[in-house]
Amino acid sequence: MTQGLIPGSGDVLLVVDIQNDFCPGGRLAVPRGDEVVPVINRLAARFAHVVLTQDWHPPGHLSFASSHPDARPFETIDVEYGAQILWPDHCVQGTRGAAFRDDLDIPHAQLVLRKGYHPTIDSYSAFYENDRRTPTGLASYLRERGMRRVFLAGLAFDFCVRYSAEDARRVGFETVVIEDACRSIDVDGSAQAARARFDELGIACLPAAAIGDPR
Ligand code: VGL
Ligand code: ZN
Repeated sequence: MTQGLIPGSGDVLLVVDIQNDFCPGGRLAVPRGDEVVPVINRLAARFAHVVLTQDWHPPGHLSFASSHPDARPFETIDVEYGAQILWPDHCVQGTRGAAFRDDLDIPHAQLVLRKGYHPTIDSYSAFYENDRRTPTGLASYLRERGMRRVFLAGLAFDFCVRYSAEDARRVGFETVVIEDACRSIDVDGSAQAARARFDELGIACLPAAAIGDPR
């Protein structure tokens, strides 16, 4: 029997976007997104350091199809910083859809990082907005607190988890994605593309069962 990986003092769990709008019944529902909540609750109990991200858009956000005449959700358009997929309106600041799921139970989470609040820049990654230049401050926060390894779980595997993991690796953290604690939107092969990038970049994918309990 292997004990697997035991989270230590330099390890942080980044819990990505466990919000009503990304779960069944929400405005941008990730298929079976709700299933990850109990998995993440159990996983988070094994980490001393947990950060939650919250997608947090103003009304009329650039990433909303409704903000562009004649555009439809899931279409890609060109914006100043490159290609942008358009989404149904979701996670509008202060709405029930933007709130965390009621069954998310991580009272010891230390930081809630909101992202996507600039009206004209989307932000999939918890580290950099989609222009790839505007930092959220998370890298410095984690470094200053002595974190060396970032574990990721949440929604969606192929968007916010993917880009957060890529950036975590890029800015120098060891990076591990807990794949059975994630679900995908899967637009045009995006889940497969995420897996291929993780392989290329040396981002590990492990099941939640591989993370041991420190106690
Ligand atoms: C997300 C699309 C738009 C995500 C957020 O959390 O993966 N995806 N906004
Ligand atoms: Zn969003």
